[in-house]
Formats: sequence, C-alpha cells, structure tokens
Amino acid sequence: MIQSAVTICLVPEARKGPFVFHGDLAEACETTASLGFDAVEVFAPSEQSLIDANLKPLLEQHALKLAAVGTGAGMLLHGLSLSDPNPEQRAEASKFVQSIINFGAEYGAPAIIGSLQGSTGGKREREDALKDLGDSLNQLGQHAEEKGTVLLFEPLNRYETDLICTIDDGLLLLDSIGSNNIKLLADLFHMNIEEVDIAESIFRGGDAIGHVHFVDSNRRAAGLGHMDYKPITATLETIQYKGFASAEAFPFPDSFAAALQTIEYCHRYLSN
Ligand code: LER
Ligand code: MN
Repeated sequence: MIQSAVTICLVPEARKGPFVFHGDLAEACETTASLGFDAVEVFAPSEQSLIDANLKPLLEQHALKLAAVGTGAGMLLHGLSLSDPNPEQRAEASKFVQSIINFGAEYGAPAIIGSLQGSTGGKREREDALKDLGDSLNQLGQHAEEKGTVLLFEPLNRYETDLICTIDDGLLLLDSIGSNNIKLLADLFHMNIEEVDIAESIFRGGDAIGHVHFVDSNRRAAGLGHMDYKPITATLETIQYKGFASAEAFPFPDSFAAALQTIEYCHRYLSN
C-alpha cells in the first residue's frame, strides 16, 4: 500500500520553497491528520532543531508517521556538498547528513540527499565529482544501515545539479558504490523536466525506488498542473512500490488547499 505524506518546512530561509506547510509544526500536524494523511516529511535546519521541535508527542497525538527527513539545509544554510572538491568540506557535509540519519532512525524514517549532492559548478570534471559523491554516499549508506534505516538519494533537474538528473543516472551511481542500502527518490517535478517518459523511468527504477515526491509538473499540488498521473501510479503499482507519496509542492493557493488537493489525488490514483 502506498501511504500519503506532506512536507513541512522548519527552515525560515526556505519559506518560499516547495513545501506544503511552513513554520508551525503543531498546526501543520493537526491539519495533516485531519485530512487523513498517513505521515509528514520534515525539512529542518539541523538535528538539534528537530530535537527541539519535540516531534514525537505531536506524531503520537495525531497518529502520524515520519516519512522522511530532508538534509537540504546543509547546502542552503552552510553551503555544504557531498561532492565538494575539498575533503574537509565533504566531511562536514557527511557529518551533517549523519546527524539527520541519526534523528530519523529514531522514528524509522530515512534521510533524503537531494541538493546536498552538489554540482560541479563548471569548476571540475563531472567524473571526479561523481567519484567523491559516490565515496561519501557509500559511507553514509553504511551509517544508515548501522542505524537500521535506508538512505534516500534524489536525482534533481539540470537547473539544480549537473551530477545526477535522471533515474538512470541514479541507477548507475548506485551500481558504482558498495552500499546497497541506498534507494532513489523519484520526484515527479524533476522527472517532468528530465525524463523521456516518467512511468517508464519508474519502471526501470523498480525496487530501487524508495520514496516519491508526489507533485505536479509546475510544482503545485497534484492535479494543478499537466502531469498525467494514470500511467505513473499504474507503474508504481506494477513495481509494487510500498513507500510514501509525499507532497513536496508549493503551498498554492495556500497550505490547506494544497494539502486537500493532494489527498484527493491520493484517493483518486493510489490504491489503498
Ligand atoms: C529539491 O529541488 C528537492 O526536490 C528536494 O526534495 C531535495 O532537497
Ligand atoms: Mn524533491
């Protein structure tokens, strides 16, 4: 069964970002639960801020799960990257991800590596950056395994990275590294830009797909763009995907409306 989730952003610097809820964790959890979602996905500044947010009682009160935890703040707030040519900076980036893995593991939730993969910025060979990224991921995949969770890796569109932009890129990367504890995150917004056929790419991803960012072509909630959900959700069923469909979408026209729109599309397209 595919479970539904929405994103909550606790990073003030990302208040214009593609997250359904921003700022008020308690209110977001209450609304999320009242609409019948299974889980929340949280994007936070740090492990400490997650600890301070006192998530556990909120999740328990509303019978919500934690679907995943983002690490993008490592890039956004500290300029960290797992493919940085400077080994000290890479180690800092890994430390940041490890702390988020540790937090998520307490809830059985994986950490997501998206923007923290970095980019060459035209300053070095892609192969060199991929080698550094692969080494970082190998260690982090093992760390996640020791903590009893998987690690999620997200291909991003070309305007955010020149490293891993498609599911096929992601599969090649996973093949090249030792850890088999890393799964791919299929973000339908990025895929709409990069893939030839979203459903076919998901099919090729198969059991390497560990999480889905369920969003429309324009990064609004599902149904507010021109994404064709039928073949996509049929393929998720074919590959027996059992993870989350998590709405990483702009709060358009507002958070409540985006969440409501998402849950309606979950009911319409995802078997439960
Ligand atoms: C960034 O564009 C994104 O999709 C996030 O999920 C990754 O940090
Ligand atoms: Mn995403």
